[in-house]
Amino acid sequence: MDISLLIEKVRDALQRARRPLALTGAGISAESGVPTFRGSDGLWRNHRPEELATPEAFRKDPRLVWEFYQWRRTLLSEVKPNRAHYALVRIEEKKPFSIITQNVDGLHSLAGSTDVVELHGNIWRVRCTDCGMEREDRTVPFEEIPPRCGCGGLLRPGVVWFGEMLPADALDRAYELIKATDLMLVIGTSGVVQPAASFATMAKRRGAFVVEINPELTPISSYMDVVINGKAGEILPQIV
Ligand code: BV8
Ligand code: ZN
Repeated sequence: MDISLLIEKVRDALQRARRPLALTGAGISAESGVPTFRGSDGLWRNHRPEELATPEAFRKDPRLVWEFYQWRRTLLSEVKPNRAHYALVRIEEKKPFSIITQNVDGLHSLAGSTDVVELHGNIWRVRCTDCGMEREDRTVPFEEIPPRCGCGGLLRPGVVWFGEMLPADALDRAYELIKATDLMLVIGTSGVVQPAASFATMAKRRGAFVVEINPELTPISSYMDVVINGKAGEILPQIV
């Protein structure tokens, strides 16, 4: 079916939906100029994120891991939300709408979305590995890395690394939203990272209408009711 008919179908489903929900990944921020994880632009100094976004990497070389995050924070401090983020804000102006995001860039909130579940934390938060103090810190760049807490302990980025549990409150809220939704938009995720990658099939099993928006096919595409192979910044404004 051609894309305009698919968009029409999803627009109608969104109009009828009582409790729409979006699950977003790095792809929704791609048109803001933020490199995705697994795209060709996903490498930093020939390291893959999976090698650096881990507690082991941080224990071994906190300075290298912080150089990676300092590079991302510096890049993110100059980017703006794009038309895809703003399209999602327009949905919540019409009816109750929540976003479960895997992204740590904070762009949904910056665009004006008010109900955002940050599954993997937020790159603008830091946490002390000694006293557990956690706060927002937008310093770019840090004087010295790794940055230290007032107590002298090492600060770490307030994100969830591979092999780490997701914040319990975020996960609980995500499951609650998945149970309640009748329409889930899955936008810009490669459907690789667990547990987020299972959320679309969970919603589908509970009877929700599930839509994927992604230029590429993914391991979850075959479970979807509708797959629109296009860029979020081009497709979402046509749906909303
Ligand atoms: C957990 C924060 C329980 C950090 C991230 C083996 C060993 C160890 C662990 C595992 C293992 N096998 C499985 C696991 C579990 C692991 C996992 O899933 N690994 C994967 C790699 C196989 N998961 C975990 O460890 C999670 N914790 O399971 O806890 C547990 C505890 C202990 C032991 C076992 C289990 C924690 C996962 C969280 C990791 N943290 N981020 C940081 O950002 O620095 S994940 C990281 O990947 C980002 O959050 C990112 O959002 C996320 C997912 O990637 P995507 O968002 O999908 O981005 P990606 O680049 O992959 O894809 C972009 C998509 O966009 C593409 O499809 C592209 O086509 C599309 N696109 C491009 N342009 C556009 C577009 N779409 C629309 N418009 C466009 N313009
Ligand atoms: Zn401390």
